[in-house]
Amino acid sequence: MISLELPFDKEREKALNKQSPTEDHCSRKITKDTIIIVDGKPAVILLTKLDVVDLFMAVKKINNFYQGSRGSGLKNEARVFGFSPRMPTRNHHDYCSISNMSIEFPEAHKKLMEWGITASDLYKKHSKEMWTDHKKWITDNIRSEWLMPKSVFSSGIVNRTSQLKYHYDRGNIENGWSCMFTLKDGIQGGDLSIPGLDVTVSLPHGSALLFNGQKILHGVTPIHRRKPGAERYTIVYYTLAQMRNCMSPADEIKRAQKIRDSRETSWLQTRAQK
Ligand SMILES: O=C(O)CCC(=O)C(=O)O
Ligand SMILES: [Fe+2]
Repeated sequence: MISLELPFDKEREKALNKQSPTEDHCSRKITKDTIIIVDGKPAVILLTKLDVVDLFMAVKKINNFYQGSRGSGLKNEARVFGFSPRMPTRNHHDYCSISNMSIEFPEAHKKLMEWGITASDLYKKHSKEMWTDHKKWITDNIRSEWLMPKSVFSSGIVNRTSQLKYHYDRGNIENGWSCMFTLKDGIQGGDLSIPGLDVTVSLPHGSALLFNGQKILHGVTPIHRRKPGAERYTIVYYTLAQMRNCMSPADEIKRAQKIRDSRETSWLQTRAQK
């Protein structure tokens, strides 16, 4: 493991937010297992050469992706898994739940939940201090039913060959990290540009990247398909802060039914008055 101490440049991030990353935005490229240290603390960790055969097989079975709204123009397909918080703005989804993927692609979902353990274990092994804080926060704030079994993560997303522009992640617990696995077949490029550190992190097939995507601006460098059917998947594990508002699964369903009943009653009353 290479240890690399780097300065962090917030101003550089500001200038590039929402832009499309290119290979030459950053002057340094990281390709080997590395821990980047900022202000004496681990900030980004790259691990390579993981055995991801079963994960890749599972993810390939997901054939229904949603067009993402992140970053205009470029193709952007994703599917969430794990647990979802209440979404009051989305009709019929005002309750905490397990994502639809568990119903539509149960086998893939099961495998993704299993990999939540690997994600958490790698996090614990390589950044014990951050993991311990993360663990404490979830223990104090989130019911265990809303966390992946034996993992500190509640939720995740599978991105399919999405060339994401520079962005900060949103909705995660404040001081928690994410763990992202990369799967690539017939792809050139598609690395992670981190301008605040002036670093492009190479993301080979079978790599894991640990970092705080809410604090560090990041984006995907151009993805080139080198054969028909070439794909690049990234699978990101994170903990949504909103999961702290979830009651027990049974109580969430009860609450959702109550809201629905009262909505319907008021609608029927309005109709009756006409
Ligand atoms: O695909 C990648 O390399 C980055 C994914 C990402 O940043 C995200 O899902 O928020
Ligand atoms: Fe991100």
